[in-house]
Amino acid sequence: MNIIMGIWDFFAANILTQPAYFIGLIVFIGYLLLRKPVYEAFSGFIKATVGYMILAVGSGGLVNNFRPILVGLKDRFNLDAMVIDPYFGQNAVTAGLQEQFARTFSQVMLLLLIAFIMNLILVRLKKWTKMRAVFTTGHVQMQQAATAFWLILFCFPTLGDTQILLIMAVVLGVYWAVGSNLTVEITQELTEGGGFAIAHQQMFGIALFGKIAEKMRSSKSKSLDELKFPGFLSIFNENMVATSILMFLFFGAILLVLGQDYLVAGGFMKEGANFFFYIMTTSLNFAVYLAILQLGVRTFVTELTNSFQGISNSFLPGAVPGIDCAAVFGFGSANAVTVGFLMGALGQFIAIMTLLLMKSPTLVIAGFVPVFFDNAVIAVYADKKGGIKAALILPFICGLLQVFGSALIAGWVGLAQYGGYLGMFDWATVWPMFTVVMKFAGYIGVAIVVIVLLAIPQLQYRSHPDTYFLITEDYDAYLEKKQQKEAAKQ
Ligand code: ASC
Repeated sequence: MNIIMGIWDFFAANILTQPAYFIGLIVFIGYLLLRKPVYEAFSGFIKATVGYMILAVGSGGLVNNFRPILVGLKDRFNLDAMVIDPYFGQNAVTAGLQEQFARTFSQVMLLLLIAFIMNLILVRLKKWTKMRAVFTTGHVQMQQAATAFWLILFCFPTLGDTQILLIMAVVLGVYWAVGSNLTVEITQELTEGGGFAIAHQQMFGIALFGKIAEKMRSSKSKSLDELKFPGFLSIFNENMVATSILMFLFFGAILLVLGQDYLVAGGFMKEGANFFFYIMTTSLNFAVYLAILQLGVRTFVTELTNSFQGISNSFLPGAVPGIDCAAVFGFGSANAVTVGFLMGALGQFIAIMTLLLMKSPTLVIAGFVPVFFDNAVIAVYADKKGGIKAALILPFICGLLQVFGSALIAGWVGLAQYGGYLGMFDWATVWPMFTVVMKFAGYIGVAIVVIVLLAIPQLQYRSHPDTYFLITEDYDAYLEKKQQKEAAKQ
């Protein structure tokens, strides 16, 4: 048993929680199953792993450069506020667990093992479960496990570690499988059969806003890509230029508010450096990291799409891998990413002002990860499904919900006092609902949450049984069938 756990710990620490290697391994095995020569499988492994690492350099660069600027607002004005951001959320849980509950959570790896096996079984039994996606983003699962541990402990404070682990494994495991399954159709359509789903922190958000965007579509709807500015504004037609100018205005304003003295004292800016050029370099870096991120996506997605056929043909028919949400930045309208971020930020800032004016006991500071990744991703889908109006309005609404939802739940469960909450869309909306149900209905509440979750793929299936599995099994056949259906309607 010890040997098996040892092997598992090794696998979990080095591969399962390191998406680049996990995706690389999937690609390697996939190609072998397709009976490709080992050297080709190896080359696929390298391209997938390096591609994913490039994506991580892009997203890490964005996070590391722009998170301190937003968080700086809290220090500059001495606000006693919590930051909504997955990393701050994880730190808050670690800091508070001992003090509040006299516990530590050391069983994350075991939890991931149970959830991973459960996910595979649920997908293998898709005939009954109707689930099609396997969660592969381990770093996100670890952040979610920390927050879920706190929420479940808040509902069941006297339960022992093993019982809590079991409840977590079931609720989180089903949430991961159902959530990523919810993103299958809309992602296949966005990527034209890219062969992946999203396994991240806004999966219910993608499905919900995707549906709303579809309703907002009219015959006159245009996507952001179709928008062509005339005259001097035409420089905005080019994504890199548009991103740079808009980020210069956005971060320039925040950096001016923070002030040169604060930035020098905080070690952001070198003493004696020119303030204008500091602002310009910082802002242009946004476009740099975004370009890197998109290069990463382009590098690994084709490998993943091709090789996963091997896995789905052999063990998991009709399955797709669920991957990082940033993968969609390589698809749809390029400017949707920037527009979503800015509209989401506007929503978050208005919500934060409202909390201040209402003298809310819990104040919130916008964290970069939710404000950028959630809202940019939602805008990409919203633009594709509903056009410009949807891409403007829906991330704005998402921004409001992220702040209000996080303030309510983190204030209630006592996480706010430790300085952070996860803050991503699902964790500001869906998980607070789960928490209310489990807090007030106890074990029956857990059963309700699980049954409702399990019912979701069933309802999805019932709404279009003829194309439900086809969309992952054979995208071209799916398109043909869809066209036939549309022709028959007219
Ligand atoms: C998260 C998180 C990150 C980013 C990244 C986006 O939730 O923890 O590091 O989003 O996964 O690419």
